[in-house]
Amino acid sequence: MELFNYFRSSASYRVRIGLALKGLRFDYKPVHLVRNEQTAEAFAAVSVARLVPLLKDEESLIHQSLAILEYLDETHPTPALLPADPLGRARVRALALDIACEIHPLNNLRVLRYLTQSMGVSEDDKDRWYRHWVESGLETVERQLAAQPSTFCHGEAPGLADCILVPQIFNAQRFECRTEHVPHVMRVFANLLFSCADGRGVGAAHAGWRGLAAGVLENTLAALCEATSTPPAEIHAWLGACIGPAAFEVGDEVRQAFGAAASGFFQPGVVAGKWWADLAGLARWRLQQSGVRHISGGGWCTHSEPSRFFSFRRDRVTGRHAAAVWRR
Ligand SMILES: N[C@@H](CCC(=O)N[C@@H](CS)C(=O)NCC(=O)O)C(=O)O
Repeated sequence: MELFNYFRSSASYRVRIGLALKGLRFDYKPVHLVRNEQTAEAFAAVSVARLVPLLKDEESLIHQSLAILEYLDETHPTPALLPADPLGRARVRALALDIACEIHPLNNLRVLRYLTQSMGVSEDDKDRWYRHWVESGLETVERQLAAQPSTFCHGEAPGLADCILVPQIFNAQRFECRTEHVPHVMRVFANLLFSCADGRGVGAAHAGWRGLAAGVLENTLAALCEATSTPPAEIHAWLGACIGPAAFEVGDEVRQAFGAAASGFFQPGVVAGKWWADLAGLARWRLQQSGVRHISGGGWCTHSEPSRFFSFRRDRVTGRHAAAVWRR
């Protein structure tokens, strides 16, 4: 199977989740929406809608994410995306459509472009429009999840509605929509996130303050997200050992390299013009700024834990540290 899709397209992401739940392999055919590849000749030749996702199964082409998901469910029934009973199926489809028909079409790329480019709506008003439909649309989903609470949208296994919910919440977070008013939605989302962190790829980055300021983490994150079609909010980051904030004395050039917004990570040193820098805090902050939500580690100080780590600054003797990340 081939899936024509774009990593940031939520309709594509629905199908990728469905394929992952069913353990189906597919060839990833990228269609870059921001570069308008959806309207370019190569894609238009196979796509009636000029939209992603588009699934090619042998010689057959299927568009519309919900139609694709139901097709996959019928051709690969286990695990099922829809419940066995008619009422359950109706509830799951209604939840899916409450997002796919009532929220998403109001906010997708061509609608937003029409607002700004054809109707002269400002960027701020466009964002307000976006947030309005997401925040109000999610209330409908919230009422249903509150009335019949379960681990996932419907019952104890993820299904069709969950495939639709996850990308919508990532979009909500990306556009800084309110989500406190939909606690059941966010509870289900958290359960799903945990299940979707499937180890499709790993990345490792090493940097001192210069590399950190120059964007080593952001570049690694971007490469990992692109390679695995994973949004930053779904990435789990762990910070290894580094010199801690009570030991890392730096000059003003370090504080300046991170800019005024990072001034909270620098405390005045004993000597004028020197600062105590919180390197792990800066790394955590830079990852958060890039949309990473799951960050752990960062508590080990190489300088103050001699039984564990060497520290050239402490002992004037060099050594080696290693950290490993792998896929199982
Ligand atoms: N209802 C369609 C929506 C498809 C859709 O709007 N896809 C977006 C990406 S999420 C797209 O291709 N947008 C390109 C554009 O708006 O020009 C589905 O569920 O597949």
